[in-house]
Amino acid sequence: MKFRLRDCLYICCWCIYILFVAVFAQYEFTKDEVDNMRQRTKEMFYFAYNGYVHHAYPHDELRPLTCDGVNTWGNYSLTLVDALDTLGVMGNNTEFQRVANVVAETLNPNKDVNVSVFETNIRVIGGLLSAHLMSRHMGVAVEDDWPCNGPLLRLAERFAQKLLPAFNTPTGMPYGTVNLLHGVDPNETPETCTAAVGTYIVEFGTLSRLTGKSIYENKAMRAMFSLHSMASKIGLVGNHINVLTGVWTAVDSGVGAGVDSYFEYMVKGANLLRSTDLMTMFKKHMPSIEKYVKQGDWYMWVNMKSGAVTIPIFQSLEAFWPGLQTMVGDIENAYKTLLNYFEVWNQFGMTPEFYSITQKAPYKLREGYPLRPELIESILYVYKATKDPLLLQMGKQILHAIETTAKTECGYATIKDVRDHTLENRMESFFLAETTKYLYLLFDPDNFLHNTGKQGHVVTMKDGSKCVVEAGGYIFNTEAHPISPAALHCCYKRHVDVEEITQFINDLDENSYSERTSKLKYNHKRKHKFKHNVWKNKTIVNNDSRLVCPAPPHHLRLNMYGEVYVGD
Ligand code: DMJ
Repeated sequence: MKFRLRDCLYICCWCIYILFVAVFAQYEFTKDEVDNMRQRTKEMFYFAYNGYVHHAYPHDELRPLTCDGVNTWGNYSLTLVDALDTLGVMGNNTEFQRVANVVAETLNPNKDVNVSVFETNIRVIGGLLSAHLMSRHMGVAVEDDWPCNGPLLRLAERFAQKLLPAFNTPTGMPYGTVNLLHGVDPNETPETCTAAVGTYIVEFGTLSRLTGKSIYENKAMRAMFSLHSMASKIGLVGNHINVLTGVWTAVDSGVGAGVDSYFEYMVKGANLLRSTDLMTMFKKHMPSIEKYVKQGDWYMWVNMKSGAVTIPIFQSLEAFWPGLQTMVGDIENAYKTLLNYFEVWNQFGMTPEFYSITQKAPYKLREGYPLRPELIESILYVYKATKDPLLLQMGKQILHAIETTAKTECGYATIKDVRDHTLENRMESFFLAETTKYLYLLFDPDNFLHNTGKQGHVVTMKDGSKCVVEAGGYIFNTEAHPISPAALHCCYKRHVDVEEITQFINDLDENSYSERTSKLKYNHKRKHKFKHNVWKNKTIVNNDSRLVCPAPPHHLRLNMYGEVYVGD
C-alpha cells in the first residue's frame, strides 16, 4: 500500500488533534478565563458595531476595508436592526433603548426596493420581533398591552404585510423576491430554493400569536406543508423548486446551502408553537437524511430521487446541523459531526464555504469565510447539553482566529481565502446578529437567555389580566434572534379565548342550549388541531373590552355571558 505525502500529513493532523482532545478534555476553564473570553467577545462586537454606526449607517452594511457603507439587502439599515437584540444580550440598556427608538421611527417598509423575502423575514422581521419581546427586560417603557402590542411589533407586521403578496401562488410557496412597494414583479422567476420556501414559521407564527391575526402563521404553514408534500419517494427534498408548478429544478438534496433552515424551522416551529404536525414532518425526513445524506459522520449532497451521492462536500452553512441534532436529543451524533467540522476549522483556522471531503481542500471559488456563525452556534448547543470544556476551548479558538485575522481599521472583514487569510471588503450583518451573540452566550453562563424556566416575570395588562413572560426556553430564529415562547402563549391564549367567546355568542342566536354546548366542545378541540389553519382564516376584531380582557378564567367569563344571554 502506497502512502502519499498528503495522506501522511492527514494522519499527522489527526494525531495532533487526538492529542489536543486528550489534553483539553481534562481541562476546566476558570471563571476568570471565561470572563476574559466574554470580555474579548464584547470588545469584538463593539468594535464592529461602532465601526458600522460611525462609517456605514444608515446603509445596510459596513465595508470594513474602505470604512464606508453599502446597501446590500434592502436599504433598511440592516446591520442596525440585526444587531439590536445583541445589545440586549450584552446588557446595554441605554444603547438598546436609543436604537429601538431610532428603528421604530426611521425604518420604512414603503420603499420601492426589491428584497429577498427570506432575508427580510429572518433578519428584519426576526430582529424586530426579538427586540420587541426583549424591550421590557431592557428597561423600555412598554405599552400597556405589551407583549401583544408595541411599536416594534407593529413595524414587524408592516414588513410582513409587504411580504405576503409573494405567497399568492397556486402552491402557497413564496416567490424569492418581492418589491416592498409594488409586490411581486410580473417577470419574477418562480424558481426558489427550499430554505427560502420553508423558513417563515418562527417569525410568522410569532406575529400571528402576538397579534391574533392568523394569516401569517397560515401562510407559513401552507408553504411548509406544500413543500413537504413534494418530497421524493425516498423522503428527500431538492434544492430549488418552481413555486408555480411544484416541479423541482435542482434535485441535489442535503442539509446545507439552500435547504438548511427548512429543517431547522420544523424543529424550532414545533417547539415554539407546540406543533406536533411540524415535528411529525421532521421525523418523516430524518430517517431519509440519516440513510442517504449521512455518510459516516459527514453530510453530503445526494440525488433526491436515487439517494446516490452527487457532491461529497462539507459546507460551512451546514455546521448548524449538530445544534439541531442536539435540540432533538441526538447529542452523541451531534458531537461526532461537530468534531469533523472542527477538524476542518483546525486545518485552515476557519471553515471555507465549501470543503471537499475527499480532497480535503476548499472548493474553487468557495474558499472564503464570511464570519459565519453556524459552527459556534452548534458548539453552544452541544456545550449547553454536555458542559464539556473542550467546547469552550473550541469557542476560544474561534474567537482568537477572528480577532487575529479579520480585524481591520473599522470592523471585521470577510476572509476571502481561508488558505492565505486574505480579506474582502464585506462585513455581513449576521456577524453582529449571530456570530458575536453565540460566542458571547457561550462565555456568559448567567445570561438571561439561558433561563430554563426557573425565572419569569408577571405583567399586568391594561385590562387587569396577568401573564408570565420572559420565562425561558427561548427559540432562536435562524438569524439568532431569540423569541420568548411565554409571550406567545400569553397573547395567543387571549386571542383564542376571545374567538371562542365570540363564536359562542354568535352561536347563541342560532342554536338551542344543548347544541351550543356541544359546538363549544368541538371548537375547543379544533383550536389544538392544526390543519394549515390556525384559527379561521380571519382577523379577530373585537371592540368589547370585556372580551378583550381575559382577567377572570375562561370558564368564569363563559358563565358571565351565560348570565347575560341564557333566558333571553
Ligand atoms: C444567516 O443569515 C442565517 O443563519 C441563515 O439561516 C443562513 N446564513 C446566514 C449565516 O451564515
